[in-house]
Amino acid sequence: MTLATDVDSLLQKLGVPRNLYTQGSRTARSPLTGETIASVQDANTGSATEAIARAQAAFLAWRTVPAPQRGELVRVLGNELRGAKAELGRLVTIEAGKIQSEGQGEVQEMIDICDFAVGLSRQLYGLTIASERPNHRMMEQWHPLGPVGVITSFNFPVAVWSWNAALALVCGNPVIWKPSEKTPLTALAVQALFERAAAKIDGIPADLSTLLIGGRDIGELLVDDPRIPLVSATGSTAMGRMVGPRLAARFARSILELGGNNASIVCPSANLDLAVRAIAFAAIGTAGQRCTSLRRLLVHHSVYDAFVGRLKQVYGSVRIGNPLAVNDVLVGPLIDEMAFRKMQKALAEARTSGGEVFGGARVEDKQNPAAYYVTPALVEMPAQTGPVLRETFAPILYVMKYSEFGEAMEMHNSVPQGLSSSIFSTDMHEVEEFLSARGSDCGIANVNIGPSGAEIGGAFGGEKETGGGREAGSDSWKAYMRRVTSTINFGHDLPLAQGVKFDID
Ligand code: UN1
Repeated sequence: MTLATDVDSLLQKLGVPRNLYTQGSRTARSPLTGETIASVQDANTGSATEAIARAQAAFLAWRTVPAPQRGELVRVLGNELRGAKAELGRLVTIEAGKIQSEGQGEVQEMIDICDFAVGLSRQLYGLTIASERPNHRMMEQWHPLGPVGVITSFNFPVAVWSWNAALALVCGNPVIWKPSEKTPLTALAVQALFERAAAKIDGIPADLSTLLIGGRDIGELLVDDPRIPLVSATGSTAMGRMVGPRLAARFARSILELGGNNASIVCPSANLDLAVRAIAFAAIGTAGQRCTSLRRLLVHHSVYDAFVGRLKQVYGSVRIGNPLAVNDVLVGPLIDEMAFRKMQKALAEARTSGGEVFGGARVEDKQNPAAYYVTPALVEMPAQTGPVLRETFAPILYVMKYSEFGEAMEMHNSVPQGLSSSIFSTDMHEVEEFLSARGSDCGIANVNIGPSGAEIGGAFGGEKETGGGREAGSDSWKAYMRRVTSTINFGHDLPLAQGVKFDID
């Protein structure tokens, strides 16, 4: 069976009409082999503008549906995803190149956020607040905001949509989704599953979820349209630099999930067996193409040689290849040739800066010259310079030595990005220092696990050039609603706050 036939049968099972993936001018390809697997139709400016109007109409209906009833839609969506996990997970593997357990795991992450959002639909709590005035009461309510624009990246082609969509929907907002140009098929599949869920419940307004496949112009349209009060955008810092100011210029909200440059610190007291496994998953897993992937490793000099030696063994023996063709593969392909070129450029720069590179070469697949497999690269760096300061979306781990804990902390925070981080230590002073106000400056700071693979229950996102947005769990839902503060006078007098007197006769 060719990959295109495999894709066709998956999309059929997932309920995607065939004309949506056979008749367009945009080709979809699989990084597993580099071959074309389908062709899809782009939205144009006209059709996208009309779609936004329909989403606006859906908002007017959806915002008054009781939140627990909105949660019911998300519950059914979660069940659709449960039923389709095998197929959708396989499609993620084919379109994004993830190994099979990670493809399935991505769908599990969608199911998890749906469950979370269903519970949340009965917990959109506002406070009641003590008033300083007699016979007065203060309270706040959280109301729906409006259609939410969601721009996602290839590396989590469906989970990031679900973090946004599940919350937005229970909060009373439709979603309009522009997926990565590299992963339109998984987006079509998710849209079909959403429509299947919506059709199972009476009275769901049309157009609660809209998919707009297209290029940058479609993203810009979402960013600039005054009917969209919030855009959640995941991608590079360069993309965020365009999107953020444009949203701010029209006073729209943004949730920006941009580049990471995540580090782990390995301390002398660390459990090194555990640390090797954690670091291998974080740095090599997903072929280094998570925004949470481990990119910098700071190792205490007393354990450096032994630890880096063990890591090199792992790097030299890890199984690389097409996860649908070879058993026990841990590293799939890079997304495309451009990713490979950027990786090689970063490695060349690292060498120029005095780095010693272990691994990082292309693993040719003779039958599939347009597929880009690489061995993961471990680079021993004399200092934190050059390419170490930026995010390269590839399996490159820069390893550096430290002597004093303070020095490690200083290096840790001396990059422009601030997404995720971790420490391997059993010394509570170091651990608590790392988690303290003068410790890690990232949105995520872990202990004795790597920086990647977060659960949905926590708020996800980071600081500095990572953009400051928070998605998924905790109280991230508040970004999708507007807060109304009300003061209610149930007396017959009109005392003013702050002791102000304003007596008229
Ligand atoms: C991303 O790479 O854009 O924490 C998201 C993780 C995943 C999400 C990553 N749960 O690695």
